[in-house]
Amino acid sequence: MMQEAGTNEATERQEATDATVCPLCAVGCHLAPADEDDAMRGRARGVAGPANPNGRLCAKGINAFESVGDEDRLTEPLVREDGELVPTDWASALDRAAAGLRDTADAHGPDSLAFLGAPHCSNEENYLLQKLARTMGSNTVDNRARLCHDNAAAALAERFGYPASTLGVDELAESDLVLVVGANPAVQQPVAFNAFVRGGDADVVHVDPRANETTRAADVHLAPRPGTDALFFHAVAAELLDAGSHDESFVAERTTGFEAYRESLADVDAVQAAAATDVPVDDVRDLAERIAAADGVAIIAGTGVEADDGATARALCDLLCLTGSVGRRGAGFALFRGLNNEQGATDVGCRPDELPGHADLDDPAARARIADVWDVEVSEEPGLNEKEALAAFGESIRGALVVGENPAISKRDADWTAERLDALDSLVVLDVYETETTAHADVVLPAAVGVEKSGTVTNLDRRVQALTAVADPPGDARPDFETLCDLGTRLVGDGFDYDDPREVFDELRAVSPVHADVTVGERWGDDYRDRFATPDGRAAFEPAETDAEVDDEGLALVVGSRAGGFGAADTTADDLLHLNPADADALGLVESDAVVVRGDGDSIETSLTVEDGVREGVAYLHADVADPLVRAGTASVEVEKRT
Ligand SMILES: Nc1nc2c(c(=O)[nH]1)N[C@H]1C(S)=C(S)[C@@H](COP(=O)(O)OP(=O)(O)OC[C@H]3O[C@@H](n4cnc5c(=O)[nH]c(N)nc54)[C@H](O)[C@@H]3O)O[C@H]1N2
Ligand SMILES: Nc1nc2c(c(=O)[nH]1)N[C@H]1C(S)=C(S)[C@@H](COP(=O)(O)OP(=O)(O)OC[C@H]3O[C@@H](n4cnc5c(=O)[nH]c(N)nc54)[C@H](O)[C@@H]3O)O[C@H]1N2
Ligand code: SF4
Ligand SMILES: [Mo]
Repeated sequence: MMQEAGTNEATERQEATDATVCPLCAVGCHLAPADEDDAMRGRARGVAGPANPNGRLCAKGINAFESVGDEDRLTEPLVREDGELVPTDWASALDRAAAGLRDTADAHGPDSLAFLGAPHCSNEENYLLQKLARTMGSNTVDNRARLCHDNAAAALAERFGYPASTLGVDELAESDLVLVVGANPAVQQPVAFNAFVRGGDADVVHVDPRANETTRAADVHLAPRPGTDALFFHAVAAELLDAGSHDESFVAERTTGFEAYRESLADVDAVQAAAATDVPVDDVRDLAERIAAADGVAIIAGTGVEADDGATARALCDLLCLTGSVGRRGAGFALFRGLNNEQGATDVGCRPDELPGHADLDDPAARARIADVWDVEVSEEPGLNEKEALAAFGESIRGALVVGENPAISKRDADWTAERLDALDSLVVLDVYETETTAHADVVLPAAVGVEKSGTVTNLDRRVQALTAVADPPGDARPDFETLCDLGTRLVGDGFDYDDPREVFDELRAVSPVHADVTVGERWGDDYRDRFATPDGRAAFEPAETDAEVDDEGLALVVGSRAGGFGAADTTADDLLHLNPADADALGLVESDAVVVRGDGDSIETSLTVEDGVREGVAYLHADVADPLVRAGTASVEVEKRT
């Protein structure tokens, strides 16, 4: 196998030591069982790889084998008989699963089926899931983890061509200036942050309404008023333009729409923007000066840029274009995704609006490739996304195949979700544990975890890495790959007869141009060195959206510590309401007071902690605690003492 220079050594080490890729987050560190004689109980040891060149792992990764040999694992297929889930053999369970889904499709049409998954699963498993969905006639195939970064991903696709990071994480070590926006990579993607940002020479600027562990590693912390991030970055851009500090040749050669963009910034004045964003004007100018002095800008963005329909993400893309920061090493947009194969799942087509390789459903070339390889004419009608699909359970969606997701994990809305799941005519769930979702299933099929399977995953910087099975699944549990092949064969016949994930990867290459030339160990796509993957090869500026909507009523609700349920281990998080001392004073509240936090149509109860790092006017809550408020669409809250 040909290897790109630089990944060669790491990949060899992986092969030599029987290591695999950590299944617990999107960074993609390499690891192996700590005690090679006892893979079943051993903890993980780090093995040097592209994302963890020092061989380090985080606390979560060290426990990557925790679920191997865990006695709570699902070990046998279960089917519902007289209301109870009872064990059975694989052939009977697969027959039942296929019959349920087929009957639903026959009765209500193929687009009454939803296929949900699978950011914890391999590229090959995800490819099979969307192939099954589309071959049966449904484009409703999606995963909720993708929606964590939907707006930023959409902005990247629109500007540069693909919904993905534009640079490799390792390049952050070469960056001059790293702008971390709405993210806490020091906790959420720790190994990458420590190896390449903390360990690098870059100036680090953290933009977040609450100081967190990442702030401690930063040179500057800026906290624009929630809802004004886009305006803030536009004001910085206006300063750069005024000073003539933009990259004129990049703008001329690689972009379009510059004049309209420049005009849209004509009214943006640092003093006025400083007032609206509540950032001192000197800080706006200081950031512009740091950017002007730096040799390119690298942005790390997390879930905190998602709140405003992508306006912040688009403003950040403008800033990158203005400074000529895409298409060269150490600069660009690093989309710090969450779950291990969240990027790969979307790349191979597990989304309702795209065929494998991020091709539009009506793209004639992509359709021709699919027709050629699958012998199927895929519907051009986009399916429902994960949120829409769940809301339609029992109505337009009557059956679901859920692979490695747990849609029922909400707190307050547990009843609503339970009703939705129960309203389905057929629910088939592939999971490694019994969950709130398997409790509603007609058929539960036991799966192997990441360290028990082979195939590939694609980590947050588009690097496609090989999984090696370094442990055995318990009992009759087996990789989702085998289960999906068997379900596919039962449901659609030909086209699911594979012996090995490598055959699926070869097929993926044939239908997805972004995977066509990639060698395992490399990153897919190019680095936009000469042209962008847009129709005209250029990145389009957009007229700036500078009218920030600020809600002056109450306190702005800000949530963080977002964590997927599987293997979540954010030990820095708590369930308290965090307020700035000034706001606590104004409300007559002190540390540890019992409080009620009221939002639109819902409220939660907790205790208060007073914290300097939270900006004034903000009520900060852990995502789990805030969930009922977030689901009700709350932007601002009232806080009262509970008596
Ligand atoms: N240990 C561990 N690591 C994980 C996970 C896990 O379960 N455990 N889960 C993974 C998953 S699925 C995900 S999605 C990622 C999440 O990774 P991150 O997105 O880094 O997660 P959060 O800690 O939620 O950080 C979001 C930050 O955005 C800020 N924020 C909120 N609103 C705004 C705003 O309007 N503007 C700005 N500028 N900032 C804002 C919040 O204050 C918070 O600091 O983590 C991944 N990493
Ligand atoms: N209240 C609240 N809700 C949240 C969040 C929050 O912080 N608070 N975070 C949000 C975020 S950021 C995300 S990404 C989502 C995550 O939500 P989900 O995507 O549902 O993810 P998890 O709960 O991590 O895992 C889903 C299931 O996958 C199973 N699993 C793990 N590996 C495999 C495998 O290889 N095969 C199979 N078949 N199953 C496997 C696990 O046992 C688990 O039951 O939740 C979102 N929802
Ligand atoms: S940073 Fe992510 S990939 Fe690396 S060890 Fe930790 S959980 Fe695993
Ligand atoms: Mo996530």
